[in-house]
Amino acid sequence: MSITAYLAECVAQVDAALDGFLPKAKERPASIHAAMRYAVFAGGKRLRPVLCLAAAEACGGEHANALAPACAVELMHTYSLVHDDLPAMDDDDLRRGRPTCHKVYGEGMAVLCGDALLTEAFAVLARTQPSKRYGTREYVAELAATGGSRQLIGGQVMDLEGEGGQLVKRDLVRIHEAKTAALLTTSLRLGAMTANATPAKLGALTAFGYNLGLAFQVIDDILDVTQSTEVLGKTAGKDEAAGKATYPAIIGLKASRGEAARLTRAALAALVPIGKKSMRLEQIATQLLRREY
Ligand code: GRG
Repeated sequence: MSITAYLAECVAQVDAALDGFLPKAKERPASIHAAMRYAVFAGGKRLRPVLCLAAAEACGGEHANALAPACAVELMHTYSLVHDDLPAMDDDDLRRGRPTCHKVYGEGMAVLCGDALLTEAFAVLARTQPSKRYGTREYVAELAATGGSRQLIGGQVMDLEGEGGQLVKRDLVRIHEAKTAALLTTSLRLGAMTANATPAKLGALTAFGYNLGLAFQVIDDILDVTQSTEVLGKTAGKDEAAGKATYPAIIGLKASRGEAARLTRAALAALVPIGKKSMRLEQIATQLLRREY
């Protein structure tokens, strides 16, 4: 199967599972459920759940067992986008090519929508079948650590506090580790845990996720200055306008491209101990380096 067909199949599996897990749009109170579905089914790339499924496969597991954590990471990711777009944060009108959640449902409802998606992430995660080495406790601890104030939220804090200031590359790497690489890594680790991965394989996937996450964010920074709003589905050039530290702003566009390629090579090298079953992860990393939105 080509990588394009593989990705489409994974996305279809994840979308069907998300549809089953989320309250129906008409369930009362219907406004919040409609808002949650609006945010979740907005045409995102589903990168994190795909990584979760592909990591399970890389460790000899089945997609079916990894679907609950795959949906959980997408729900956490979507909550972070809904809250990030709020006027009190990044103040954005456009996300995934459509008006942001608060533009359609109002600010109060968007706050609650993010809260509900985050809560639902853990409810869905708790449905994951334990494997021999890992149970619900390990799954929940993994996602909670990534969503908390040391990673995702901490990254957002550093980002907010850094706006307009003089950040150096080291600060930027720390923000990207927390905002982007942590959830990508956890997506991979949760998938691998459903497949009862050995500590050595988990370690390899952690190194893969770290480098892939940083590469993904460098590419995101590059696309923010080189692509149009139409192609990106979100407001282009926002980082620069907000005086945010980005890779192109700190090291220039050419060096940023070199950095993305270097990080992708490091990610691919980390997969070597996993062997042939990591083929899909390898293909995803290679494709992300070439992505245009
Ligand atoms: C807790 C409010 C809050 C924020 C946490 C994750 C985050 C910090 C903010 C979201 C905005 C942002 C720029 C995050 C960096 C990671 C990133 C590039 C997200 C976009 O991910 P894609 O491209 O999005 O996978 P789609 O729409 O395809 O799912």
